[in-house]
Amino acid sequence: MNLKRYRVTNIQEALQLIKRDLGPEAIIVSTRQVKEGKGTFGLFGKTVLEVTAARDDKPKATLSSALGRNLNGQPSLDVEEIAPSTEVEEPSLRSPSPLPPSPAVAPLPSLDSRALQPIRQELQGLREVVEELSNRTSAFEEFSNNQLRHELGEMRHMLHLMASRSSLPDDLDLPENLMMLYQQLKFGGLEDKFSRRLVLEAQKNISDEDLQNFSYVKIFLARMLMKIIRTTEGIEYITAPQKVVALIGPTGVGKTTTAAKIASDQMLKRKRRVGLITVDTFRIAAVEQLRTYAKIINVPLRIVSDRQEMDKAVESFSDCDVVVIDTGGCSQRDEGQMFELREIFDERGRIHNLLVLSSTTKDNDLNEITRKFGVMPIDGVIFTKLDESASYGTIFNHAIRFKKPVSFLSTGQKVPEDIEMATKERMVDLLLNISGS
Ligand SMILES: Nc1nc2c(ncn2[C@@H]2O[C@H](COP(=O)(O)OP(=O)(O)OP(=O)(O)O)[C@@H](O)[C@H]2O)c(=O)[nH]1
Ligand SMILES: [Mg+2]
Repeated sequence: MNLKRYRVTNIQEALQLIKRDLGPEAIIVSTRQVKEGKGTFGLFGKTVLEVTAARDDKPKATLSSALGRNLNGQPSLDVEEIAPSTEVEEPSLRSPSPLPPSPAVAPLPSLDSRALQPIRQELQGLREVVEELSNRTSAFEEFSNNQLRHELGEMRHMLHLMASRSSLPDDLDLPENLMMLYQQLKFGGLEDKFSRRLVLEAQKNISDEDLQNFSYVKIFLARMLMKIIRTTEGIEYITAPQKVVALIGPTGVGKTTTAAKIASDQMLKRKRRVGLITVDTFRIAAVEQLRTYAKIINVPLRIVSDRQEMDKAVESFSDCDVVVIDTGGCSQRDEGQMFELREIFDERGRIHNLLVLSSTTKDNDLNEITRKFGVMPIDGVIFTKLDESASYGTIFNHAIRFKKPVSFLSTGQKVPEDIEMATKERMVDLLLNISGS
């Protein structure tokens, strides 16, 4: 087996090299995208295609060579003479040709070991042929799969192209790759204004040659986005000996669930002492929800109703490394509720306010919510329900518009596992699907 590996920019280039080096009979064993160079997502390197190809140097086994013995073990009958078509062809998806009719066989004289010998040889011959055929079939299947995968990739590329051409904006004159990425950004929910700014900036800064390389352009855009957005590393950005965070936000976005996830993560993974506080005193069910979580995680819980009580509760947790405060959901349009919340959380200082928003909320609503809650200091944003969202552009629109750093991403209902510290790489991946390309 002669095996060769190539790093190329496209499959056509690989096919030419394989044909040149290994001949037309070579097969593609595998293809994959690899990053040349180092860095997160290979951001500082280039993505190339790695193609492994092989040519089988063993002489071809043929049915004729395997069956070229008669039942007496004599290498007499030339099978080609009987049925030339039985020679093993290059495997195909057709069913194998039927075996040639067996030569007339005399009845076996007796079952002594001498009489069994030719049958054993016959069986061995057949076994070799079957093995050879199945090897060739799996190699062929693999080849076909790779071919199919490649063709599917090409078709997807064409479809993208056709889709982008059918809705090309008249006023944007972009090279093909940038146009496709512009469409992808817009399809992902990134506001048109931001998408345009990004691709035009990229066009100015990428050479004509690099613009031909789709992966390069995509990574370039990813790096630009990573420069724009900010993250807080969860609550690790708080350097005070005691980290006190309050989760504020509209109703039903996942504040209580997220409070429990953060408390649990801090306690179990980071081995910190944690205290929980809730200022959601109006709704018994809401208090019970957090009480249940507190019991499961095994952390103390204090229930408070105003600023004074909250200050006292925080004080009572002076031996805790982390204090997580849950608040009742508050409609941004309810002036009374907003006033009460502001009374407690309007001071920048010891308590860090994290605004909890659902990634499924419409852009315009997120704007209104953020503006209204913005009367209090907002130290970070938590986006929840990523698992229920199909496009993540809204997260970027928010991050670009309000310049608020993102702290956590919540990806499901399960406590404590469905939460992750927001990182720029993960966020950019959500929008541009870099890890999946
Ligand atoms: N799919 C999904 N559901 C979530 C996520 N986070 C929370 N939820 C669910 O959303 C619902 C509301 O969650 P809560 O934590 O009670 O929300 P809240 O903001 O405290 O609600 P209020 O206190 O009523 O304002 C629950 O069913 C949660 O299980 C998430 O990331 N993904
Ligand atoms: Mg709640």
